[in-house]
Amino acid sequence: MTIAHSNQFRSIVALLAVIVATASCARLPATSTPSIERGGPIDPHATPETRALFYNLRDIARRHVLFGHQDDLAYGYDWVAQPGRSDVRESSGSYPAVYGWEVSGLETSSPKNIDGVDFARMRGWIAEGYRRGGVITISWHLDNPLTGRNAWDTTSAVAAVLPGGARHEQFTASLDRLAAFLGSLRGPGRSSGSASTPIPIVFRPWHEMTGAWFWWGVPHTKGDEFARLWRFTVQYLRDVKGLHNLLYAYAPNATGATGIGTYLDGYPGDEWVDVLGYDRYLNSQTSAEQVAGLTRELSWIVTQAESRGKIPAFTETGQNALRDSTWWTGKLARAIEGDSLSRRIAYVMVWRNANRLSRRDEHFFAPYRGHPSEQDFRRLKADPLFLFEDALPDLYRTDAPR
Ligand code: BMA
Repeated sequence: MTIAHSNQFRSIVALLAVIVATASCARLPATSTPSIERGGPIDPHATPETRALFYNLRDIARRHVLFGHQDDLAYGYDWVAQPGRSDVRESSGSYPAVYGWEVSGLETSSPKNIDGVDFARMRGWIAEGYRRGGVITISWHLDNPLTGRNAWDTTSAVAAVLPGGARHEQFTASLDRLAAFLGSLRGPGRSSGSASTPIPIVFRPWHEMTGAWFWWGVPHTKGDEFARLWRFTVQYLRDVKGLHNLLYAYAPNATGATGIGTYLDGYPGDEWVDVLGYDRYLNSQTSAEQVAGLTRELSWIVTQAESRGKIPAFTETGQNALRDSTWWTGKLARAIEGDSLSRRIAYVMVWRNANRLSRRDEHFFAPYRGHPSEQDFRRLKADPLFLFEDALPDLYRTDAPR
């Protein structure tokens, strides 16, 4: 057997193992877990920096909340791809502590993502944020593999991408392209001193699965199909593709009147998740009662995460167009600081500031310089609970507390 053949053979064996494991996975009890002191990242071979990020985020969550913004370095309300710029920095005085990125488009080998961000440049911005000590998180609005339309085409497709499904091979090819990108994100290593080690990523696949707006949503699946999709994704990226720079974030959304009630509906089990996230937006009509409701939801997530040894996070939020100029302290911080548990989330991330020239409607979630909520945003930044990049400790130091 040549080296190429033996590598191919190993990949096939690993893939078969994934298929067997995924097919035979029984639904796991939602509460079996290592305690916060014992549990580590779900990847036993996570790189030193990735392990460090896991432990540091879990530890810092007890004292601080990191502030994040989607696509922060790529574009802002009235600019695109200008080196050094960031609406968060220009309105608060610091870059954010968490940088969100979106990789829809990788599956079709597009050079740009769904929002026109060039992947080669994204790689550079990710490395820039990491070098400055920030946390990188990635979402994936993958096109519907059955119809080729976008992620919001809710034609049920989960069964089709699972092993044995009609689109399984197409799906693994998409995962191959995703893996190539995630593996290409490199920056200076903290443990080895090497100039090029894999950048730790909080990967947030299949987000908002408890809603009905994406094709992977639990309401469009049968039985444990969603959990099997999740487990297959983790096993394929970790065990077949050998990526060890990923922490996995499970991020359901609030669902109407039921709020947190459906949170665990797609939960694949504690062996498959590092971060217990939550996506929920707060608009200008959000009442004081609803803010209090969010506090209770965050507290519940913190309790769940801490008892399972996971990292709690508020993975996506915002108020579109920030019409409420005191939204930052009046709604967001009020909800997060509502009680002694809700404030123990590791980070909160607001969604992107779509460039106003590229979209006719208003679609932005962070202030920009001169925006009416800028002053209030600075008040949030001055609150010692919230950390932006300028006050971050080294989240990648490898002697992190366990
Ligand atoms: C959504 C919107 C879309 C965007 C998508 C992926 O919430 O912001 O405009 O294409 O996220 O980033």
